Parts: sequence; C-alpha cells; structure tokens
Amino acid sequence: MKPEKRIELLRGDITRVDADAIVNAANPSLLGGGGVDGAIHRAAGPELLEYCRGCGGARPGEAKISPGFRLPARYVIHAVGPVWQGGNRDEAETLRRAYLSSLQLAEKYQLESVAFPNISTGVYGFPKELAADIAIHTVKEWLAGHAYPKRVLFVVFDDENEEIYRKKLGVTG
Ligand code: AR6
Repeated sequence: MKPEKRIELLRGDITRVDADAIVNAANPSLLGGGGVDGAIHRAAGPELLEYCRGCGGARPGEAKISPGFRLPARYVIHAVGPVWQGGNRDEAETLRRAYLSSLQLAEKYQLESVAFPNISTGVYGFPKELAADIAIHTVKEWLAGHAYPKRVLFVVFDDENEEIYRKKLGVTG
C-alpha cells in the first residue's frame, strides 16, 4: 500500500486513541511533565511513572517504550524532542530522530498502529509548520521502506496544527 494510504489525521486527546502505541512528547527524565506528557501520565495511572523510573531517561532524539497501563493503547513510546533554540542547534535533525527512534521501536515490536502527537510544538517551542514537514516526511519515508507500523496516526490537538496537517496531508472536509 502507498505510504499516504497508511497515514491518518485525527483531532483530539491522544490518551483516548486506541492504537497499539501512542507516542509521548517526553523530556529527558521520562518522569512526566505538562502538556501531552502530563495527560498521558494521568490517564495511564501511577504505574507508568513507576515503570519510567527504571528506564534511565532518554536523550533528545531517542525514544523508550513502556506498557500503556490504564490507557486504551498497549504501549507508550516516550520520545524526546528538541527544545527550539532558534534553529542552529540541530533541532530539525533531532526532531527527525525522535520520530525515527519511535518508528524503529514500532517495527521492533511489530506494532500495527502508532499515534504521534506534534512533538516539540508545545512547551518546547518548535515552529509548527517546520515540525509538520519533518514529521510527515520522516514518516512517509519510513513507511515506503518498512512494513511496520502498518498505520500511522497524526493526532492534532490545537487549531493551528490541525490546519497545517490538513493542508500538508491533503485532507478536506
Ligand atoms: N493529546 C494530543 N496532543 C496534545 C495533548 C493531548 N492530550 N495535550 C497537548 N497536546 P507539549 P513538547 C499537543 O508541550 O513541546 C512536557 O512538560 C500540544 O497541542 O505537550 O514536546 C514534557 O514533559 C502540542 O501540539 O510537548 C516536556 O518537558 C503537542 O502536544 C515538554 O512538555 C506537544 O506539546 C515537551 O514539550
């Protein structure tokens, strides 16, 4: 199947998404925070934090996997995106690697479906348009060469990201 046909756009709260894995926009401690990270820890329950304490953190661009505990999703992939510092600190490459590391874990665990939030575009301040270009390009390129994950869902939460993803993915209506 063409990569485009394996991509979907959803608007809403990623903690409600019933995918094999949801991706968390985590920080290097992997011990929770605000934004989507806070929502995921609240919905998964305290077992998630307990599990993450044993994960040893992750560097920007890396990802680690945990069970989903009380979430509908079986797994959470905790990906650490870059903090935007103006664009000359390899932020684009680090964001690409955060998506790639997540996709590599999805392949390793043979996951059918993986849902991504818009990593780094909240508290971390990454420009949304550029972040969407990187996310979509990295996912399409991966899907063209790999069988897993079979489907990728981009989950947008705010109006601006919804508008940007609709345009870039050619979704109407
Ligand atoms: N479901 C889907 N997307 C969401 C949700 C949700 N429930 N809540 C927010 N978003 P952010 P970052 C969107 O700030 O920029 C945390 O404190 C939001 O609209 O969550 O990668 C971590 O611990 C935005 O588009 O993550 C780190 O310290 C996107 O999620 C830091 O924030 C990412 O926003 C990571 O910052």
